[in-house]
Amino acid sequence: SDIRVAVVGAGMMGADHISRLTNRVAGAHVSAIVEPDAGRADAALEHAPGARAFASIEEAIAADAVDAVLIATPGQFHEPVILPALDAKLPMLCEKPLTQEPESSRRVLEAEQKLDRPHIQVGFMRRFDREYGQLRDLVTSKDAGELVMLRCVHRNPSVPDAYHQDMLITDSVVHEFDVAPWLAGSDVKSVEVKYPRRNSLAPERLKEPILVIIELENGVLVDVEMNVSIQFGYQVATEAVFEKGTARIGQPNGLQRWQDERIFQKEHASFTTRFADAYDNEVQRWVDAVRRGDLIDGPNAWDGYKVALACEAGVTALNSGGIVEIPHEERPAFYA
Ligand code: ISE
Repeated sequence: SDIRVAVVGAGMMGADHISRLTNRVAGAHVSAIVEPDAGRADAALEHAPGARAFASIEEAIAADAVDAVLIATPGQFHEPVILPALDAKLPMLCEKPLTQEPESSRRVLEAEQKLDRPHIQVGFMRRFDREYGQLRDLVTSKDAGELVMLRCVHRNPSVPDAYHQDMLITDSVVHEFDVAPWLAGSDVKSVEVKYPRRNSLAPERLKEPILVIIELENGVLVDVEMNVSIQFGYQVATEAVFEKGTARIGQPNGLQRWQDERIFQKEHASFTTRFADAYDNEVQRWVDAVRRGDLIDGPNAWDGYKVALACEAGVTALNSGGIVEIPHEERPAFYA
């Protein structure tokens, strides 16, 4: 039967996941919405027939209304939801990041390892994007030889008022810290940040764009142009350089139109549309895994911890310059 999902946080991502679970994902429905803002909670309830609102995850669990949890609050509020959900042995899909610091991620790892197996999937949705999957298959097949470099662009038209300088790393490059190691099959070894000329259209509090150079343990170099005031639209694209060729993903697609001596093609405005299929696929596969009893089918809390380490190094590199190294850590068998 359908699993009953508690969605924690009904902001932009929470609302997006609520409509996904209600309208597009099979085998699950939203039974509980945990959201402190009453206006947001009411708006969300309209899109989740039969769901009830709760003030905390503890209350939703106590009401016996939950089989699984989808956490969509901002990152600093993840740990206080994850720990009680682990206590109740509930599987969960936690939006990125797992937590914002390696220390809190370590607390989560410790609590999770008291259970029989991983219960936490981290919401790095790019792994569920079709083209990212094809690129990973190309890397593992070695059809084009070994992977040598990944050249990434990550562009947002603008960012909300609450977005501050460190979030270039912790909220945005966080995705490359997950997906580049996943594509290349190797952990992050070091991070460096360079500042080009500042975009005068960026909000005054931000100094960007930035160029992030990530070295992986296997020698693959990753460069990321991180740009959050590019105005024209939302764009995430990668060129992979192999020994015998190159490959590109994330190119504009769809209808091309010629008129009035111009060529038009639609570009995305937001990650909610750019990655809509990836999110659908991610949540469907998570629900299927929960129903099968596998509990997760995607990046786990160890992956989330490694990303937290990379973000910590990235923030140091952002603010102090230089190449910041991350010591190697073996993946525990629990997270194999
Ligand atoms: C946002 O939080 C995301 O996760 C998006 O994928 C990313 O492109 C954006 O820069 C972040 O602010």
